[in-house]
Amino acid sequence: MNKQHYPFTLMPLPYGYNALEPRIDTLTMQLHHDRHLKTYVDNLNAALAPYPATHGMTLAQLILSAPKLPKALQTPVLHNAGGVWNHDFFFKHMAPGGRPPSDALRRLINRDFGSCDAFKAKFKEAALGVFGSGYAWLAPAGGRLRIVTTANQDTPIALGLRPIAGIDVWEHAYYLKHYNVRADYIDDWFGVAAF
Ligand code: MN3
Repeated sequence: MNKQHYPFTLMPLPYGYNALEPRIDTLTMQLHHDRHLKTYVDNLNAALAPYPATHGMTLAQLILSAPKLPKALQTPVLHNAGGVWNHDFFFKHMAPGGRPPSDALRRLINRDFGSCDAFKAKFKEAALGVFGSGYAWLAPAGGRLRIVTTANQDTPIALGLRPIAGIDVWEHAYYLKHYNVRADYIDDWFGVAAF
């Protein structure tokens, strides 16, 4: 999805910082994008700088070939390329007012979860169940839609998945507005999720 390579640049938000109000507050969006995501971009560039052989690689190529990279580079790449990939996806898959699933996707959701409400309940349960920091994703796998969670900045693409939707449940995504109440943040996210 992202053809960029070193030096990576901060993806501009596809909407204004205040565009997801009142679901996601402006200050959270500013800090999340301008500080948290930017830190992953900067740390990724710093890690790759001494390794010119990596400078033509996209985020996905870096993540998928991490086990073959020089040992000292493997963890920084998984953390930071993962952080950039996950956040790019997360920010792109939100929109003011949200974007509901297409008719085709809605049929699959109904087939695999019973109803949209049942899907939401299962997705919320999975997102709440992420211990510590991570993400919950909706992705096709094995001929059906599945809800998958990843820890920290592990990516769905490293699991061979191409997600349709995904929520960041790190505390920085919601703590300013919701404190420790992740459940309320997830409810707000459903109102801006872009499928
Ligand atoms: Mn985040």
